[in-house]
Amino acid sequence: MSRNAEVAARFEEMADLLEAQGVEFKPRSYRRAAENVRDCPVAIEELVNEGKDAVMEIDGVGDALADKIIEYVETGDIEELATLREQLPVDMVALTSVEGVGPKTVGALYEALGITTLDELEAAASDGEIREVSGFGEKTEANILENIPFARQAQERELLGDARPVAEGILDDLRSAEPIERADVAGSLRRWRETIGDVDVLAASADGEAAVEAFLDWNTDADVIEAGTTKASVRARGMRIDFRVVVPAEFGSALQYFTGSKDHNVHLRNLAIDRDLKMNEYGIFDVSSEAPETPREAGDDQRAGRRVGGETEAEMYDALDLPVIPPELREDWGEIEASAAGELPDLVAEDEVRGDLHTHTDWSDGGESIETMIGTAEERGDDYLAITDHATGPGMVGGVGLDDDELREQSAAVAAAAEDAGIEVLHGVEANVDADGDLSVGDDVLADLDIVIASPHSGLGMERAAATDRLVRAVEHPETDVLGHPTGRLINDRPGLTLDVDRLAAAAADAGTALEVNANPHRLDLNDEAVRAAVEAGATVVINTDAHGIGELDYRRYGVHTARRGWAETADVLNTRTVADLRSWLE
Ligand code: DGT
Ligand code: CA
Ligand code: CA
Ligand code: ZN
Repeated sequence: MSRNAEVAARFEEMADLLEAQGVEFKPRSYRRAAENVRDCPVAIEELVNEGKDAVMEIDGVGDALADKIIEYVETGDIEELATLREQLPVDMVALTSVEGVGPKTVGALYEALGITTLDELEAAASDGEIREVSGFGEKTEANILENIPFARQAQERELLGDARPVAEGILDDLRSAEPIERADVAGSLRRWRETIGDVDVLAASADGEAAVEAFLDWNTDADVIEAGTTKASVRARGMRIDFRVVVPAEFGSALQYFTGSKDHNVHLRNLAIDRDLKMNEYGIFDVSSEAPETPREAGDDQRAGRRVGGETEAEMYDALDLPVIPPELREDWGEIEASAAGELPDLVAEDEVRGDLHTHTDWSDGGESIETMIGTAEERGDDYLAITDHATGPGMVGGVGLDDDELREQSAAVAAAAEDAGIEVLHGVEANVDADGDLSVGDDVLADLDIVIASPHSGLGMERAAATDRLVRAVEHPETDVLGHPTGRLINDRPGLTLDVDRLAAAAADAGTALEVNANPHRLDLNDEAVRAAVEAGATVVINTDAHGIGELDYRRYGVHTARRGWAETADVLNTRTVADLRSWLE
């Protein structure tokens, strides 16, 4: 977490604690300040260095809040927060992560039952104690019980989109550090799983101790959990980071081993055993009776046998007559059988995506103008861009969405901007799918647009069959080109619709509607498994960022790697096509 995010999280906790105690107004100003501090492009510690006036430049940060920010940066604590925590000693962050449990509920349950943790909440709900509290009923109690597992999991795993940048920062530092020859991420992060338990970083060096030093130098504020001569673990930015150093000759085998997944490795190891080979993090060894023993250090039976490889990952897979299996596929979901049969998919690659087909501007809730979005896409080297602001309808609050007249007006504005653009610009809309599966925009307007995205933004608690019916109807709408973020989930935050993905994918394939892999790291929707189902059903997928500003256009890679985890080939992905092919697909 950056300092900005740390301050924001503390202000949000203060807002919750105040709200739980029934304080009015103040919570709102804390939340507003939290949001602005989080979004502030300048590091908060820099503003503090410049002085209080600089801190107060942030919208919503007045005299009192500026003092608290300075206090936090200088001492690492906010005294008032400590006092509030004493008054209401609950794990506010964990408890409010349960869907349907807000600060007021936490306050009421603490008063009535003394509940302070998720475990206590779960126990009280299973014992039927919550329904007895005034204002709560059996239904609320059942809801709480049902949502606790999701909340518990969310507490334990970080978003890919939060962990990746941290790991890449570490790699940059390590790779330029003298004692380190090679460095890479391993574990779930290298497999691009949507959430990450801990960050695994691996380095090759002849001098383990110096390499560990280099790692510990990366962030001198990190809490060191353990540090030795070949590994170290720290806690920083809200995550655990495991670092290991191996000698260069064993880098490939260690990378293979620590990339996992465990299931993939177990399966590979069994293949190895069938061939009288032994594979582990130290290498791959011929252990047949004919193989001469390689000289080795006493007592080191992990390296017993004739060493066949281990400096590179390719040597490990080579020894099993397999091509290197892309990390995203290493889940034992059939990738080993496929590679043995020479049938690994030709996975879509980051640089094959030619343009974004789902973006927002300041015409709805985006932060930038049409021109800026186009200019940025052009600078990035894309061939095309679709502007698809929100339409009014279910799920759009505060006048965010465009009505039919405004959409027509926007068409003219986009056409004007497109004239000066060096890339192809499409005008579309993100229409809302209502509870019945109908769209919130007039058919005549839809018919005139280049591309129509239909997305669910409300009614996400529907049960599976009805939710699937609803989305099937939306993909079968003659004007729908793309079903946007199909489940509406927010990872670690909101489960979204449960769907019969096979049925939805079959309908999408029949109707010629693309299913979106929304690349926003909070969404990744479709997820990996659903992409696999979509691709198997013959549906087309499209990888979009849903960017609401220029920075979010960088989310593309998370969508690409999620699609790769779902075995999507280049040809399965709509926006790998050329302008001409895209246009003819949309017709
Ligand atoms: P995570 O951190 O929960 O998101 O998932 P991973 O896959 O990063 O798991 P982690 O960090 O516990 O371990 C990293 C890799 O190391 C894992 O994917 C495979 C390998 N590994 C760790 N422990 C074992 C083990 O006991 N057996 C085997 N075969 N592999 C292991
Ligand atoms: Ca890990
Ligand atoms: Ca680990
Ligand atoms: Zn959108």
